[in-house]
Amino acid sequence: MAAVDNSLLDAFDRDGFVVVEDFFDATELELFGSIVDRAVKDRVGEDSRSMGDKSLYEQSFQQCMNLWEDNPALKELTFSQKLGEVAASLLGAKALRIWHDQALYKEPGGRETDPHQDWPLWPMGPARQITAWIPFNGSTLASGAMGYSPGSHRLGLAKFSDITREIREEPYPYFDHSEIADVVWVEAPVGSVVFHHSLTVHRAKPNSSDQVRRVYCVIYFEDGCVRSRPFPHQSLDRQGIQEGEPIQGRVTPIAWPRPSGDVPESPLDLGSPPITGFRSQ
Ligand SMILES: O=C(O)CCC(=O)C(=O)O
Repeated sequence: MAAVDNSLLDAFDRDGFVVVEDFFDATELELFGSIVDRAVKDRVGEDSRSMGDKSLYEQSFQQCMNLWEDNPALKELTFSQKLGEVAASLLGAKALRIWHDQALYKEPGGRETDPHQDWPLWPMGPARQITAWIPFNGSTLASGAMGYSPGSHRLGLAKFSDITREIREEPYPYFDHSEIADVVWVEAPVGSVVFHHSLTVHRAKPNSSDQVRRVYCVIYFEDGCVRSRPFPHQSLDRQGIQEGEPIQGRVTPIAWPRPSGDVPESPLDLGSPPITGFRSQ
């Protein structure tokens, strides 16, 4: 399973994030980027609200989840064996399932992404998840680069920072600097993928450029994780998975390893459609 060299494995283990450069070539970025552009337009293109009319969370990015389900051409990316193999190597997992994919398009003028850990937002355990963050144009400090607190995934913190402000009503707890390392801002070169652990504290800069920061994410979890908490999540509730039950099924199929060219059937016929993202009322 040695898809990545030891220095990257060591860096991920130590820091909880790593940049893998030269992962996608220009043809792949053009192809997948144009598919995601169209998919985002289909989902939210008619949302004509001004930035000020959106919730604070929506001001951070246009979020469109589970895009592989209604965009068959995206399965090649979401279930890319090259991507899944690197994610599995970094996490040290024998098999990965998909939690969900998503576009995170930070528009010009989009606000920062607030600091958070992913795992507390996801009702599953143990904390064995990894995100592949794919910026189709790379990322810069001006366009909304990600920032990570190195080593925060090893501190045993699990702060429920409801950046969506939908799951709980009280203000989410900001991380205090005495408990985590200072943020390291990462400008990702074109063609790179940034991987982070679900316990790594991360955030992103506002987009002060005049271009959309076009990012696509694939979020994986280790096969064998179970539903560990009762609060709602579409990846579980659509499949009727109860607390304590293993997370399996057509919404969360095995992402890696799969036989070459084999991609899962879309679960859209399950009746409950995927949600596009979080929208405040
Ligand atoms: O892209 C962003 O602004 C935030 C991404 C993020 O929080 C994540 O991928 O977990």
